[in-house]
Amino acid sequence: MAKLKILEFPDPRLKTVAEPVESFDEDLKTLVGDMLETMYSARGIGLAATQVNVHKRLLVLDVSETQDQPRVYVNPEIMEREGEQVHEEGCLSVPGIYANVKRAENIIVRALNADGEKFEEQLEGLHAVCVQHEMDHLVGRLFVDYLSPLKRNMVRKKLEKQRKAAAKEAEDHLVI
Ligand code: GNR
Ligand code: NI
Repeated sequence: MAKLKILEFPDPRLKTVAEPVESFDEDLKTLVGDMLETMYSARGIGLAATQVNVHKRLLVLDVSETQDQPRVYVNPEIMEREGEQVHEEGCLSVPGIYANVKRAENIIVRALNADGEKFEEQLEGLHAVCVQHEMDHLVGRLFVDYLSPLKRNMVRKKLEKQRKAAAKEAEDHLVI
C-alpha cells in the first residue's frame, strides 16, 4: 500500500470531472487500498479519487467513530434526496478551513463495490453529508464553491499564508 499526495485548493486539477470506472481489476483494488491508507493517515472521514489526481468515479469513506468501517463506492449515483441538513464541513483539499454547507438529509445511493457488484443503500446524517461532499469532488466541485466569491478569496489567501508559514518553518528547521 502507498500513501498518495492530496491535491489542495486552488489546484485546477481539482476541477476535473471524473470518468466512470470500467475495469474492476487489480489496479482498481490497489487504488482503493492506497486511498483508504491516505484517508486514514490524513485523519479524514472520506476521500474522492479526484483528490489524489485520479479522475475516475470512485470514493472511499469511513464515518465510524472507531475508524474501522471502510466503505467503497464506485460509479455512485444518488437516486433520491429528501430533506435538508446544515453541517460544518472540512476538506483534506482545503486544510484548516471549515464552513456550514446545506445538503440533503436523506439520500438513496446506488453504486458498485470494488468487485463491480451493485448495491443500493439509504443514508442519513453525516454519512449522507460525506457521500454528497465526495460526489461533488467527482464533478470538480469543492465545499468552498458554495461560499460567496469574497469568502472563497479569503480562503485562498488564508491557505497561501499557511503554506508560506509552513515553508518558513521548514527552512528554520534546516540543520546544516
Ligand atoms: O475529513 C473530512 N471531514 C468532513 C467533515 C464534514 C463534512 C465532510 C467531510 S469530508 C472530509 C474529507 C474530505 O475532504 N473528503 O473529500
Ligand atoms: Ni473533500
